[in-house]
Amino acid sequence: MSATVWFLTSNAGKLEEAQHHFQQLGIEVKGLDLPDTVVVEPQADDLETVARSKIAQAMNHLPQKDAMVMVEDAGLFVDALDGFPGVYSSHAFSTIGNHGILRLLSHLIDDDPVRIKNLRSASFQAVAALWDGEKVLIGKGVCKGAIATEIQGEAGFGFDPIFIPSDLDESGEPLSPGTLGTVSTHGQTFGVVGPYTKHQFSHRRRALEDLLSQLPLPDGNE
Ligand code: ITT
Repeated sequence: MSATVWFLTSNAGKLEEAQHHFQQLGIEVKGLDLPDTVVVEPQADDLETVARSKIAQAMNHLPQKDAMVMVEDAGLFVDALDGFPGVYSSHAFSTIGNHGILRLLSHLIDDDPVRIKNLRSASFQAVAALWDGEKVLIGKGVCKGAIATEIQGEAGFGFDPIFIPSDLDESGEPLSPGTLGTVSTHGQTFGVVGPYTKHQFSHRRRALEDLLSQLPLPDGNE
């Protein structure tokens, strides 16, 4: 099996996180940035439909004949906004941005630290699709948390500066708001704690792990 995965993405932050994750497994991830006119993102209600459409299109543009190609679609789903921006995250980020999401939630405030996290609960979700040369594999990951009341930090990308992940228990499962876990950002956003801490919580890592659990490992990693 080839140990290179071509990641079709226009987002440098996503590429970096995927490279970091696969590197630990001896798999090289290279960016594949095809023009929007070559691979078109469909309008769909769910991330998996988008990811399946993009991988089907990407398979017609393999950089090498036996290449493995991956796409990954992610979004921020805010419970109080019925899941918005969700599949529209890219557009929402480039139009209303983090300030716009904060404005939409500005009425949801409370002095109680647990109640406010429940009011502003949200999740990052990711669906990764990989063509392994024979078939399409799908991996999914979720990261639960809440939207901060203000922008915090400059690390990461996209909605990272407004997203506070829920603490995790010792097996990596998210805990309910207000419960202190063994892994915690102590109420800080991904924009403050940075990519290495984000990795422990990340929807992207979980989606990639789900994918990798379906792949035979390259030589030396059995
Ligand atoms: P692709 O070319 O890979 O599609 P994209 O930037 O459009 O790149 P997505 O559709 O997967 O990526 O994600 C939509 C937006 O959601 C993205 O532009 C970010 O603003 C945001 N987003 C996705 N994953 C994120 C993460 O881990 N942290 C913060 N924001 C994220």
